[in-house]
Amino acid sequence: MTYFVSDLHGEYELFCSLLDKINFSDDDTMYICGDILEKGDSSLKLLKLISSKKNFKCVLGNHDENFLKYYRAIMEKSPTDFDIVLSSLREFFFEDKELLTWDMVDFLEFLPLYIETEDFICVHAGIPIDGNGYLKNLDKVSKEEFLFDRWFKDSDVMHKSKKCVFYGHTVTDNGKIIAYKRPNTKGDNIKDFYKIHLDTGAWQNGILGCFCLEKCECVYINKNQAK
Ligand SMILES: [Mn+2]
Repeated sequence: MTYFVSDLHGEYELFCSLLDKINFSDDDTMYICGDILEKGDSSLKLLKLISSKKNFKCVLGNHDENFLKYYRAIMEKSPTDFDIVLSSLREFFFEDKELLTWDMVDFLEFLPLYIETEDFICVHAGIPIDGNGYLKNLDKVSKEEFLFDRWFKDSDVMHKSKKCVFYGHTVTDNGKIIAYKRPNTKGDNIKDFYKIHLDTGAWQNGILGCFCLEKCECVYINKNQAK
C-alpha cells in the first residue's frame, strides 16, 4: 500500500502508533510531505526512523529547512573540524541530542522540494497556479513557494492539471484530512482528486491522519487513544 502524511513535527510515538494501526511493512511506501522536525519533543527519534528506511519518501518542510539554515551558518564559521560541527548541530535539539549523526544531517540536506510520479506530486505547502489554471512548472517554483505557500490550501483554489497534489504546512480546520474531489468522479481513484490537504495537526491537536492511495481512504490516530 501507499500512504501519505505530513507535518509529523517530532511526534515520534504518534507516528509509530499510526504505523502499527495500518500494519505498515517493508512492502508499503510512506510519503511524508515535510516538517519532520521541531515543535514536538522527539524530532531526532523521528528523523532517525525516517532516514533509516528506503520506503519512507520525504520532501523538505520549512521547519526542516530551519535546521539546514543553522547547519549552513555553522559550516561557514568552522567547516574543518567535523566533530565540533556535529556537537554544535546537536545544540539545535533539546532532547535526544546524541542521536544526531552525519547520516541524518546528510538525509536532511538532500531532501527534495517535491516528489513527482505519474499520478501525484508531494510538496510541503503548495504549488502556484498559472494564469490558465494549471500548476506552475515545478522547475520554475521557488523554494519559498514550496515551503511557505498559504494560498494553495484554500478550498476555492483548484487547478486544471491532471495530477493530484499532496500537501500540508497549514493545519486543517477540523483536524481531518481534506480530499478535494473532481466533479462527476467517484473518488475511488487518485485521479479523481485535485489535491489532498494532509496536515491534521499532529503536534497541535494530537491527531495524525494518513491517506491510503489504493483505497482512497484516511486512517487516523489520536494521542489519547495511542498507547
Ligand atoms: Mn510547515
